[in-house]
Amino acid sequence: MERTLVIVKPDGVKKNLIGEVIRRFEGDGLKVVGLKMLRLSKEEAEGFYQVHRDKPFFSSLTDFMSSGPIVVMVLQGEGAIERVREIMGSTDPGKAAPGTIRNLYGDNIQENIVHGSDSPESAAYEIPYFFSAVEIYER
Ligand code: 3AN
Repeated sequence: MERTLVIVKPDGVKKNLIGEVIRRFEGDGLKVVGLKMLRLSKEEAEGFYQVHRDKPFFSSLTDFMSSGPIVVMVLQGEGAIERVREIMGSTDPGKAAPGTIRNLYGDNIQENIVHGSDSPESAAYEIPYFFSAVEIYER
């Protein structure tokens, strides 16, 4: 069983898409094993996206990610990382496959509704960034 971290980003929360995002993942058979709403400080957003610190979009991305509340969750299932990425669609909503979350609801490459870990290594950093062991439920 694999676990991955998913975030409904500030634009997804503003657009009332929390339930829609969870529905898409649960509908595919993935299980929510951890869930919370919070607002990141700029520093916390920088820590989360530290792999992108040298990218030109880092400052704008971390401003955006700290601009409002987000919903973070841990999803579990066989091949969860890849399945989540397929359901989300490509980073750029304009290039995301039809019917994917980012294609349907994303505005641009930064404001694209949802985040999902891109590898087991990323998941291993991202899950404990938000969840302690007792906040994840075996089910
Ligand atoms: P993904 O979220 O699809 O794994 P990454 O890891 O390449 O994409 O980028 C992390 C986040 O950074 C994206 N979700 C997006 O919000 C933002 N981002 C990526 N590329 C750009 C870009 N060229 N301009 C602005 N923001 C970007």
